[in-house]
Amino acid sequence: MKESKETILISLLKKAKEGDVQSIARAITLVENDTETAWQVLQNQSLSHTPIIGITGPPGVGKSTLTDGLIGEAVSKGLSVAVLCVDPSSPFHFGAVLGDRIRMNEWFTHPKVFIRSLGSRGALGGLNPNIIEITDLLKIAPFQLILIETVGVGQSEVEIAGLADKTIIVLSPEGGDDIQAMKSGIMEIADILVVNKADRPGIELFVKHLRQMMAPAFFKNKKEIPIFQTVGTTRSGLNQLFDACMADSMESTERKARLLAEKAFYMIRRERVKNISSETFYTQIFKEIKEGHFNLYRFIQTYI
Ligand SMILES: Nc1nc2c(ncn2[C@@H]2O[C@H](COP(=O)(O)OP(=O)(O)O)[C@@H](O)[C@H]2O)c(=O)[nH]1
Ligand SMILES: [Mg+2]
Repeated sequence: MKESKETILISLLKKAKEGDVQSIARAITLVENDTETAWQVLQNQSLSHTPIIGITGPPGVGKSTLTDGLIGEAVSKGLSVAVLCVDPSSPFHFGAVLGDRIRMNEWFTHPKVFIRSLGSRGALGGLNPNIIEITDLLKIAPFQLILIETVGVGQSEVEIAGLADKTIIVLSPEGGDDIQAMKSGIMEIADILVVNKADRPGIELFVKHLRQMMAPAFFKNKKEIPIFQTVGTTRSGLNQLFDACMADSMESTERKARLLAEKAFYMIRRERVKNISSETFYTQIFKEIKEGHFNLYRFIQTYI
């Protein structure tokens, strides 16, 4: 049983390597539900160095619009792009961005574009629990750019930072209150800051405020975090943003090891807790208390 699933995945990946999009899609579906097979097969695969760009930020700031624009930039330069979208409310799920069905349908059938939306399954931070493995599948296929859009609520910003080579945090002048709340997250994970909706009133003040707020910790790895202003709907500023995404990030071995350590920790933790939850504990503990023999230390022994 197990063996045949591995064989299936191996042969899907072989076709994926040659660019067969349907095989990529099927491989993702398989891996979404089967960590064990993924781990077995990925042990023997070599992964490309396709740049992964994470795009995150609060709902409604224009992440999908910018993602759409970045796809356009890539395609116009002849690059092939894979897009993962982990936002249950994203218009990508309806096969259209912003009601512009024609353009989005074009992406869905475009030979150089692969778009996949993933359910979040309520995992920590809203990312799909197997997103690391799924992203690595995309690295086996011959894409030249991988974009991952996630809605930035709480933890997911931190997680996507470990997943992407560069993380773009998108803000808009309409969400003035968000930036205070996101401040520490922004400084920790942003490689690039985008203030979208630059056509909206208050843009100058917002950017000024953002610069001031970031000032004391404006440097990440001794590098200034650039701020781009964009208008997603007209694609203004997209060209420069795309170039910044594709620029070599000169990743140090130190940072690489740090990120891989985070991934390893996440994956192992996920495996260890996969069949348990505080809810299952609760049920068991409630029963034992009623029976009058509960002891916390005996209880945890059965799980370690
Ligand atoms: N005025 C203005 N509206 C924009 C801009 N970019 C996106 N929008 C609109 O903002 C809304 C949310 O965009 P969307 O890309 O779905 O945001 P997401 O939730 O962050 O993915 C849509 O109605 C877009 O048309 C922009 O630069 N200016
Ligand atoms: Mg979206």
